[in-house]
Amino acid sequence: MIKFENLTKDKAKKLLHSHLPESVSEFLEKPYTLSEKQIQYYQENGFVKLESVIEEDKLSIIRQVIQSSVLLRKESDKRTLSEKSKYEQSFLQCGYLCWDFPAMKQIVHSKRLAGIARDLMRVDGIRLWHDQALFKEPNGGATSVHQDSSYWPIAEPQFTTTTWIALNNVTKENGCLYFYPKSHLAKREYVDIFKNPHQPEAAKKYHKEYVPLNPGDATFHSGLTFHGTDANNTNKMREGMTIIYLKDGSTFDASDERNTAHKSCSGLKHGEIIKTEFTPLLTD
Ligand SMILES: O=C(O)CCC(=O)C(=O)O
Repeated sequence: MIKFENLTKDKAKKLLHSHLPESVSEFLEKPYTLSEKQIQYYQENGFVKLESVIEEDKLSIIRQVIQSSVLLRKESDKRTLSEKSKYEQSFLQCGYLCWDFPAMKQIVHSKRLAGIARDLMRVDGIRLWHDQALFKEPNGGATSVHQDSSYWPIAEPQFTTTTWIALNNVTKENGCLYFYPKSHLAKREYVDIFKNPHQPEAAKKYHKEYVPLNPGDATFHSGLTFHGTDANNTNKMREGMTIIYLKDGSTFDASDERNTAHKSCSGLKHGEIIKTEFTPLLTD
């Protein structure tokens, strides 16, 4: 059973259904200024690390709201780690949180975060693809190497990006992300991380770079970049929040049946612009 310090189920419900404090909502709308060097780094390597995307004095409430959503989603799951599938052992995965909880909507729909995605990809407008909290349990397993976009029915994978925000200290020991720099330019290769992962051939010629994060730091990685994590070899939860973005105007690709059931594109036909109730425009 999962537990977080100073968090009861009642408190979690209350937090998730309240507005964030004014100073935090204002902060989430405030632009984060990227240097040309950071944008260039993202373009060349397929990922970038950014410091203090969430500033220290805003993080504790944001972290508690995200913990609350994980608590409510997972409280009825009484299984121990060893009773879970190998995929489930790699993280507690809680998605589409912004549609269930008003406070999560304020975080996930943040213009500050979406603006970073827009500037890194050098596009005009950004839509939400989906959100997921990814909490690696104490002694939780590794996340197999993969490219995110191979699970998404999006015809323009080069214009997708994920932000992975550290809510606590994220290190090599507890399962920080590693990336294969420049592998966004490699061939695409589907890895079945859910049931039968393999080490992708396409990533083999690239070297691995671990990216530890302090609380409030974040990475952004392209949907084409190969990445993974090691296991959580500590007795504390590794807490990460992800938000996935796509370029406004991206289109639905129904050619791979494994991906078409994705909730974000329900009702679309092959080739149509992705513009659904779950993919709002997040930038002005
Ligand atoms: O958090 C993890 O362990 C893996 C995250 C990941 O693969 C992703 O955000 O794309």
